[in-house]
Amino acid sequence: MLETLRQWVSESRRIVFFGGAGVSTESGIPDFRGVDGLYRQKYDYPPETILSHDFFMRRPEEFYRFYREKILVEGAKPNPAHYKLAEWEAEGRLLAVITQNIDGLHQLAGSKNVLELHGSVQRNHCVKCRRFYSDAAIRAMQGVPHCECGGVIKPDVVLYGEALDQVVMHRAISALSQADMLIIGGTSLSVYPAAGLIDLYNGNRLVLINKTETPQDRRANLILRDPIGQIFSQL
Ligand code: CNA
Repeated sequence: MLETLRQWVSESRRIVFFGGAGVSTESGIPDFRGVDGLYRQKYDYPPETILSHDFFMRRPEEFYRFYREKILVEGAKPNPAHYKLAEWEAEGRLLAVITQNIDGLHQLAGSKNVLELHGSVQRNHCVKCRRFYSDAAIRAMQGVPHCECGGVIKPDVVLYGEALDQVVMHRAISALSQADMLIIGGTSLSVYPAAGLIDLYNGNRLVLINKTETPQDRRANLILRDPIGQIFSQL
C-alpha cells in the first residue's frame, strides 16, 4: 500500500493535502476525537461549548484557561508529515495544503500555500481597536489578554458559531477542483462545512490516512491506518 502511495505521488503534479488535528498529534498537540483526544477528557463544559463564539464573549476567563492549557501548546515542532508536504510543494508537485488546524506547524515546516480553514493561533486582534498581536505576545500575557486600549484580544480562530473566511474557502475550492491527487490525513471528517470540501475532488487518487474510520472511507481509493508522521517519514 505504501508502494502504491509512493508511485501515485511520483506521478502527480497537482497534489492537494486536506488535513486535520491528527496531523499534529505526533507533534504533541492533542486532537479532539482521537483516542487521546480532548473529547475524552473531562471539563466543566464540552470543548465545542468552550470554543464557541458565545462562550468566548460571556466567559473569556474560562475560555482562555482552556485555550492556554490545551490549544496554545508550548514548543510544538513540525513532524515528518509537515516537512514532506513542504518538500513536495517546493518540488512543484503539491498545489496546496488545506488544513483545519490552527497551530501554524505547516508554515513552520516551510509550506507556503497553506489554506487555514479555521484560522490560526498565530494571529490575534483586539476586538475593540483591531490591533494585531502575535501568539508570542498572547503567551507573554496572563489570563485574558487585553489590548493597550483596554479591549479583549481574540485569537483569529474560527470558533463554533462563526463563519469561515470566504476568501480561504474559495482558494480551497479552486485547489481541489484542479487536484490530480487528494491526500486526506488526520481528520475525522466530521466538522462542516470544512469536511464537505472533499466532495469537489472527483479523480481516482483519493488517499485517506487516518488511524480510525471516517464517514468517507468508502470514497477512498487507498486507505492507510498507521500514524501519518510515520507514513510520511517513509515516503
Ligand atoms: P478530530 O475530529 O479530532 O479528528 C482527528 C482524527 O485524526 C481522528 O479521526 C484520529 O483518529 C486521527 N488521528 C489522530 N492522530 C493521528 C495520526 N498520528 N495519524 C493518523 N491519524 C490520526 O480533528 P479534525 O481536524 O477532524 O476536527 C476539526 C477540528 C479540530 C478543527 O476545527 C481544528 O481546529 C480542531 N483542532 C485543531 C488542532 C490543531 O491545530 N493541531 C488540535 C485540536 C483540534
